Amino acid sequence: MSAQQYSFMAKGENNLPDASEMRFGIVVAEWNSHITDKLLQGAVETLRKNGVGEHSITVMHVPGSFELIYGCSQLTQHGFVDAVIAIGCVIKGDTPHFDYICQGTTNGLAMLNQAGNIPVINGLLTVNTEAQAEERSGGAVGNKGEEFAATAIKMVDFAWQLQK
Ligand code: RBF
Repeated sequence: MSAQQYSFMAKGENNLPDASEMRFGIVVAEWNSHITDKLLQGAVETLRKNGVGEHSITVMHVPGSFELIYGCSQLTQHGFVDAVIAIGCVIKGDTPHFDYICQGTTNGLAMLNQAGNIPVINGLLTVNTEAQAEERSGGAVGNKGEEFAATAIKMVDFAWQLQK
């Protein structure tokens, strides 16, 4: 199939591609777990709603967002998932550490995507305040975990279309 012929086909619920045969890894940072747990819940619910089997979702935890890089890197190499979602939350503090963690983690996840094994979804919330984190994990701005899951489904579909 040529790139021009590519389109998202077999769209299921929410206009997403059929995800019933897809397998996902989710790596979740324990830092700010009151936020990352809710993001994880939103992601898992969206995967399940779109037909992903209970046993096709592997959830693993790492200590902080910076460790998402190693965690995701490991899952991309094992071959039992079709995409990995990295979930973390970095809240700005009084030191420059925020910038280093955000930049380092984002760069690391970008490099995994460039390596091209399987898609790695950047589910890193980078916020200035606790309130902003709450808003984005089931509050006024919704639950970003749902978007991370929808993106993961679309990217697996993208990869599979090119394999046909
Ligand atoms: N990890 C997070 O996931 N979110 C944070 O907001 C966060 N803030 C941190 C602030 C400081 C000062 C330090 C030292 C670490 C922080 N981490 C945070 C942990 C970081 O992602 C990582 O686990 C550690 O740097 C060990 O590699």
